[in-house]
Amino acid sequence: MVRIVNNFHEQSLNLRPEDYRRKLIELFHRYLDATGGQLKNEILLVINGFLDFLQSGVTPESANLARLRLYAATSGLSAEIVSEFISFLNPLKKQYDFAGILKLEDNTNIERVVEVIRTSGYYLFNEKLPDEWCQDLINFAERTPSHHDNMLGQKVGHSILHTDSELLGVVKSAYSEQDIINNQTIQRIILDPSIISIARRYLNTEPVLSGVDMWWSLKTNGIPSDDAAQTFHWDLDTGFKWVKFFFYLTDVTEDSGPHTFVKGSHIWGTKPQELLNRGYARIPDEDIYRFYPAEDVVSICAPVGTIMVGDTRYYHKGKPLREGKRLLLQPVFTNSLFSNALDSQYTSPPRIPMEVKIDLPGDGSFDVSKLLKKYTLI
Ligand SMILES: O=C(O)CCC(=O)C(=O)O
Ligand SMILES: [Fe+2]
Repeated sequence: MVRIVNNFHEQSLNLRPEDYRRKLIELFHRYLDATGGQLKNEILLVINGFLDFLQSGVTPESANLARLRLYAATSGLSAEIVSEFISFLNPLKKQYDFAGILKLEDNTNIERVVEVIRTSGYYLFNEKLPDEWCQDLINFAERTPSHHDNMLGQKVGHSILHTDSELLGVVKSAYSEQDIINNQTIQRIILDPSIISIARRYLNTEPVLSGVDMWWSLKTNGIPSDDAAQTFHWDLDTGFKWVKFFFYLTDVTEDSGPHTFVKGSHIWGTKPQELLNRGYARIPDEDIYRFYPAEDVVSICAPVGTIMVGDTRYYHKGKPLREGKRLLLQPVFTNSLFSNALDSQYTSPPRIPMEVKIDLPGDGSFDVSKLLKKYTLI
């Protein structure tokens, strides 16, 4: 059994103090250079907040907000600098084998995938989720109550989703993390060596699962819901760098809510300053098309079972639906549990401690304690 708790200690720091200090000073100077000596307070808030977090597992809210201001001021370079520091604190350890649902087979394949994510922000895998796994997840979705939200993001019910839910104004319906993480098929996906291999190589540190979401998006006549992330935005999730895996559990067409994003816009320095100056705001389509060529805006229309991975620092949205319903499973791997994901109101949702039962599959050949450290074995 595993319990999710507010216990977010990073690995114990077993570096030599002088190495640690040298790296921190280097970090500070790189920040100062990147911001032209401005934003010293923000830099100190982030560095001190990160050190506090390493000690106590708690992120001060001031550091969380400073992280956003620094990100905007450096067009994302700040996240790269801290990520490098995290890789230094917590470098990759032994190699996993790659066997798993993505059938990556060897090092060359994995390097190729990681390189494509680095340059384009995403990778669309040829391999699909096995049919029985898809069916299991659909069965789970059909028998588990989910939380219904309307267009205004208000909670309007918790029940098994019915076919006429659209008529009642439901636009999004999400499963609780506790229910999701208890599902054995989802546990197999999260612990799949090929999935973990991509996350660890892309993040260049041993990854941590920061959460798993699964939700339905319902049709709205094509009108976007902010609550369902249907307007362009970039994510400011837990940590400094993360990857989200997208598992389509329904067929997704142009009209049934494809994940849509701007290729390459995850790379630091590429977001238009005019858009960054708006803070953590949702961006209307016209503004995206004003700054980016239409051919860089990609929509993933693909059948049930499709697997994609994205660095959601890129501008993205779920396209609002005109027909059907979209069911998505989305595990997120991060390089640190520092901070909470921000929503568009600049607030961090509270962490909800909860108990879950997890039946770890596999032969125990890899150590899941870091990956699952958000959860505590009970
Ligand atoms: O629904 C989608 O395709 C995008 C959702 C989103 O914004 C996210 O996963 O961060
Ligand atoms: Fe998002």
